[in-house]
Amino acid sequence: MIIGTAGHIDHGKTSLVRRLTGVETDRLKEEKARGISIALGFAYWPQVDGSVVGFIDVPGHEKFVHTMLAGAAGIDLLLLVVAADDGVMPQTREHVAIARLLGINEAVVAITKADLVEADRIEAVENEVAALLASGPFARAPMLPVSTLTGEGLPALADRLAARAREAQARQGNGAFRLAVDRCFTLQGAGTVVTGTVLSGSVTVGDRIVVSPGGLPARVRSIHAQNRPAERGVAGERCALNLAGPGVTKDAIRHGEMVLAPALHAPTPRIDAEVSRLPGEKALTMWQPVRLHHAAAEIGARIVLLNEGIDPGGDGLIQLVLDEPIAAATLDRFVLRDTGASRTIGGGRFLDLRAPERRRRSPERLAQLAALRLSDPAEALHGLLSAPPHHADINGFARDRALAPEAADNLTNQLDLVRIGPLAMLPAHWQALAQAATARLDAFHAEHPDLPGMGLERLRFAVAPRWPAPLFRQALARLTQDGVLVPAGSWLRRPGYEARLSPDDEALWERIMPLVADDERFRPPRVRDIAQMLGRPEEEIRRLLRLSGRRGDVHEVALDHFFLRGTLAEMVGIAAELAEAHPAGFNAAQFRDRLDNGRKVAIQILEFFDRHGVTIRRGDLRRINRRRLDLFGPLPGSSDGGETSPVGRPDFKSGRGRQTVSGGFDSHSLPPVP
Ligand SMILES: Nc1nc2c(ncn2[C@@H]2O[C@H](COP(=O)(O)OP(=O)(O)OP(=O)(O)O)[C@@H](O)[C@H]2O)c(=O)[nH]1
Ligand SMILES: [Mg+2]
Repeated sequence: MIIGTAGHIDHGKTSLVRRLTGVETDRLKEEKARGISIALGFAYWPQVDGSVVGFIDVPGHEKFVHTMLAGAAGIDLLLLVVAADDGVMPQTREHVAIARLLGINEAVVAITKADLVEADRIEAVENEVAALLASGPFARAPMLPVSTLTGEGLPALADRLAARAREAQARQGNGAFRLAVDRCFTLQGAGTVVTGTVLSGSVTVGDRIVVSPGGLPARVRSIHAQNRPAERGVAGERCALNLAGPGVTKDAIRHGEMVLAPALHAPTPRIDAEVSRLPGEKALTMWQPVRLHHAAAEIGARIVLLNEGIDPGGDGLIQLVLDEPIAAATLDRFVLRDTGASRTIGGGRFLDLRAPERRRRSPERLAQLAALRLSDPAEALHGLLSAPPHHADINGFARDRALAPEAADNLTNQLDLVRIGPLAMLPAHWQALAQAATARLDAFHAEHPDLPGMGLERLRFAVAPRWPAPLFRQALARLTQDGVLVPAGSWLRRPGYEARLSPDDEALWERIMPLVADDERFRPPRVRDIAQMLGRPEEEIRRLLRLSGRRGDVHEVALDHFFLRGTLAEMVGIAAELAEAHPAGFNAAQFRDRLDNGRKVAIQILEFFDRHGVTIRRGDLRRINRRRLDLFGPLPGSSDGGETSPVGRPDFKSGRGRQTVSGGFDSHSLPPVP
């Protein structure tokens, strides 16, 4: 349990902590000289049951509110200190406002310097404080008059705080480990030490951690928890971690950074948040510069308003665009101050650490943010997946909430999610996608009975245009597994479907085949020649060859000039042989000599290969791209591959070389058609 002081300058915070714990927290020379606190003070108070209560003593000076903020970020209980002679003062108000914004929900009020005033003055101050706390989480806070000079009221206050510490439930220790660094120093004989409050999870000696956002990896060599040597530190404790590792020095770690379980390290420069504005503060404006305080960090940021203006004291949605990325978690609290660091403007909770730069105010986005507000992870994820686009990166979701490593799997079971790669979907939406895909395929088969199936990209555009292609392929793999569709070469089809040429086309194809195969395969006749040879209209020959092209049987290498697919594979093999024999590159004449088909046709074939990335041309010479050797099927004589070969097809433009694809020869990526 950690108790944090708050209150106006000189009201007796440090004196009170000293009397309760015996620890003098004003240690700096300057603090002693000026009689004020400047840095955070830490003191520990052992209890009879063996537990230890931690105190964070904050400065009250208006210039050090940022220090107060860093200290207040991890506390469980606010010890509000109000001097009986002064009463409620500006930083009394500001500290209370900040504590509310930080989500602290419990307070005890000490009316200090009771020795300086009469009883009726104490009553008046108590009324003032009651009015200040009236609405909000501290409305029922007990108030105790004390004097550090005479000792009056101190036992009662100590009893009250100790009782609270006993009741305090251990904070959630089941998330992933996060500690907000408020100090970093070198300890003689130990090395680099960071201190801070454990915000979630736990850390054990020997653990690997990452200091974020910097990204410095380190190992935990030893731990002090609540000022005592420990094997383990857990949420709600102040810990000192002795860190070891290459490059781990006090200068490599900045105050305000986070020590994280390595999986959590994912700094973000853009965060969507809900915010409330303090009463009396001016309206937030578009692109207004502010100081963002989060845990022990302070950073410059700009505000993007996500809804129409935010009433004073009211809530709203904003996007924070940060000067630099920070390490944060969804639902973390933050406070905004003005750039002059003289006023606290408001504060709130982070909702989405992966905020989009565009369409950030769309109804879809607002629905997502409404879901992300929910504190129960399962409810939030369910809400998120119920909003378009109905899928989300579940590992990112769990990471950004600093959930334990097994959380993604637990949520999957709990919500019966369908996982496609990193994405999760609710079962109903997965069913809808599967149904849309099958319906589209059925329709395609009905429209094109002579085509073997539909290309992957075409199907994706029809049913899930917002899915990235690699993920859609994973979804198709799942649908294949479920027996809903079948990848057939480069196509997708429904199980049981078989493409048929019409009997007339079948007969015509039987007559065309011999003309373009065998001895003539490297110099097949063009459409017009075939038409003459067979005595049929050119259009009919062209239509059937294009149809065969869509079936993947032939390719249109040049206008009206079709080659069998197997012939193309054979010619790729010849080009590869030439490339092997001529390491500096082969020329068109050498290729023509092997095919014996004339310079013009040889060049057209090579240019076709260039377009498909099979060959790489420089000047008159060409090299072969070995990654695309089997673009048109296995090379003759090679044993692997065949119909099931995971072959990248000409339309497959991932640019990542060959990958297993379950379809994709789409009309829009056919060789150029005039
Ligand atoms: N008479 C009297 N004086 C007190 C009492 N508590 C504190 N003081 C005096 O008030 C002055 C300020 O006390 P601090 O404890 O330093 O006050 P603080 O709130 O920590 O001040 P900052 O940290 O600078 O905001 C000191 O001179 C104390 O001796 C008290 O109960 N009675
Ligand atoms: Mg002080």
